[in-house]
Amino acid sequence: MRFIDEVKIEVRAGNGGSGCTSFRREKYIPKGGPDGGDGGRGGHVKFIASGTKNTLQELYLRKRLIAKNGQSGMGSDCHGKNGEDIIMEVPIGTMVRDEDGNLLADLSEEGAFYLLARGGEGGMGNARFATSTNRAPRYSQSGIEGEQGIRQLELKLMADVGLLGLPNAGKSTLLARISNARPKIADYPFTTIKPKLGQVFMDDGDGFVVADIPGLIEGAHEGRGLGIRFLRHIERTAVLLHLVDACCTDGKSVADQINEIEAELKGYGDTLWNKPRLLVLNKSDALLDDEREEALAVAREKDLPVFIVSAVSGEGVKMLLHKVYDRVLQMRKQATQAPVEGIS
Ligand SMILES: Nc1nc2c(ncn2[C@@H]2O[C@H](COP(=O)(O)OP(=O)(O)OP(=O)(O)O)[C@@H](O)[C@H]2O)c(=O)[nH]1
Ligand SMILES: [Mg+2]
Repeated sequence: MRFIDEVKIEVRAGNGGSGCTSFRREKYIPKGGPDGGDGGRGGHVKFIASGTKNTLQELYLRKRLIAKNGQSGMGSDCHGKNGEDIIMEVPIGTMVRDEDGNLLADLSEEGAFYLLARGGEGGMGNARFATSTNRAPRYSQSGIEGEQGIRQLELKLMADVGLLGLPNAGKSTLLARISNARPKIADYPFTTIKPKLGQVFMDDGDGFVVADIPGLIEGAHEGRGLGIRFLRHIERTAVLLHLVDACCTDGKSVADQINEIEAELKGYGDTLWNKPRLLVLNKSDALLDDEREEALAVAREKDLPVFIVSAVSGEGVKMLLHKVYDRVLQMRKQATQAPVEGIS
């Protein structure tokens, strides 16, 4: 399954069926009253957010969501059938925008619902128009047109914590150690080619979600490597873990590894640059004591909290997780206290 996080689609709800003009015909009753039924409603097009989906691929392939029209009304007071609704499951974190980019909905919770295009109401049949002065109305309404338009969809994964670093820093190894995710791990760059989420369970029975994204390289914001387009998936996190290969396996110093990622974060914009970030020196198992001290000294020159861990042996990981969890809880608390903003 391909990871698709941007799609433009056409949506068209069904038109309402027309009402019917008809008169009762029964034996021995020469002038039956009006009995034309109403037209059915056109089908709606709706989205529902579901944790079982993690890509917009289905929509990418379909491109168009066109719901059925309502049936016309019939004689004998028979109403037309409503057009069938289209209800699409989309990943949690799907954002819907109009053609001009205005945000219409952010489906950030399981089960969140959004009506993209409302089906047109059916027209009323002539039976509805009978009054004491006009017992035989000869008119009925036509149905209303369904809503339609172009919608831009964007997926921004929902995670509490984002992993970030150069290729081979050990992001996926750390994700595999701390969470239920089983990402691919290898000693070549760009092993991870699409974002992956993992759930971390803490002792309190609760926990948090971590997102692993493909490694960044210098010039990523100009499109080098896999570029920075995956950074959007850590935009909604509470805290970033910036992983650094403290062994400098790929020949890059600790300072360079930090500076390169910082330049890309800055290039991406304030949303990520201003986010709380922890520096995590990884691969401590392969370091001699003085190398360890040197790596720590370099990292501490930055005005950020510094941790040293081994994603392979697990050294330091527990402490890191507690610190991260504290941050996540703190941010959640702030979020619930903050004035409610956004779309109802
Ligand atoms: N010695 C040691 N090796 C590690 C550690 N963590 C990761 N590695 C190794 O580093 C290499 C890269 O690990 P990955 O987890 O795939 O790195 P990544 O940051 O996800 O890389 P990309 O997906 O390519 O961006 C693998 O060979 C891992 O076994 C560690 O704590 N100690
Ligand atoms: Mg990886």
